[in-house]
Amino acid sequence: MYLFLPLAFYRNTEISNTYLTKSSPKSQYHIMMYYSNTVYLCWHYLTDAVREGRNQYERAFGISSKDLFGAMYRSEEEMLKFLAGQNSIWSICGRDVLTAFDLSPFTRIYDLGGGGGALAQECVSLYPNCTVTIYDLPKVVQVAKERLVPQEEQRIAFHEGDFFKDSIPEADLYILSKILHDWDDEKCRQLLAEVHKACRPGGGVLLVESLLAEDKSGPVETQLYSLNMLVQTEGKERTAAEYSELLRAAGFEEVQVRRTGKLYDAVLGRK
Ligand code: ASE
Repeated sequence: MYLFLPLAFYRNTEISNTYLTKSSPKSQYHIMMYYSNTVYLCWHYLTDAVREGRNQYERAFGISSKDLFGAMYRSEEEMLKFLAGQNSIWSICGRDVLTAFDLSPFTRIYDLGGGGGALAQECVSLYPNCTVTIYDLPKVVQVAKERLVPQEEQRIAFHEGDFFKDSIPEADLYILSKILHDWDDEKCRQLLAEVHKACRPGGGVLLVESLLAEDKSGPVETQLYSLNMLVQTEGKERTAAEYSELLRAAGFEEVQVRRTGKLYDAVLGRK
């Protein structure tokens, strides 16, 4: 009899029904799984990460991290877990970051490192006149095409490439969502300079990132994300002034910042 009692005492709360069940439209299941099965293993070596100032793939997984996304995508399964995880956040704040600025003047949009495509999907649904091209590594594009982006979505296209090595096509707007936080200042400058070269005059770049306060005293979520970038990537979270400076150095002279009040914010640089 007592075996059945727990069924009477435990049930999902409204919040867990919304965010933790797999089938909910706002499900955060995939990112939670990624945190518990991958991210948390790197956090075991937080002390080493702080001492050395670098990520902990070698200790956590016994693999080299010379090629960051080679390490992050060490198996197809890891790649899928990461892409599905990254997709899940846009059901909560995709609309906020894409409406922080009126993006309707931009029709040809490239989502550089667009991954699983959830932000691209949100973008085409918010802006009926745009097309969004997801530019990402070939193996990411293949999975996104086959398993993550609905085939009938006519306004999403794909481009296979490595934005550090291959050319970036001309467009009106480049979205870099959670890209710069993966890299050090030098790599960010290099990437933004290439984006600036490719960008149509009058076009722009939209950075979607979690912004630190100018004195870096908060928000605590963003500080934790920054530690996560330390244990897992080559980057960190930055302040609005730091992103503005990176954009200006690349030639984007007019820079505007919009905080959404949610986890991710938007910074627009115009050429
Ligand atoms: C990245 C984003 C993430 C690289 C590694 C990551 C996330 C977890 N690990 O670009 C999702 C966002 N979470 C954080 C901590 O930024």
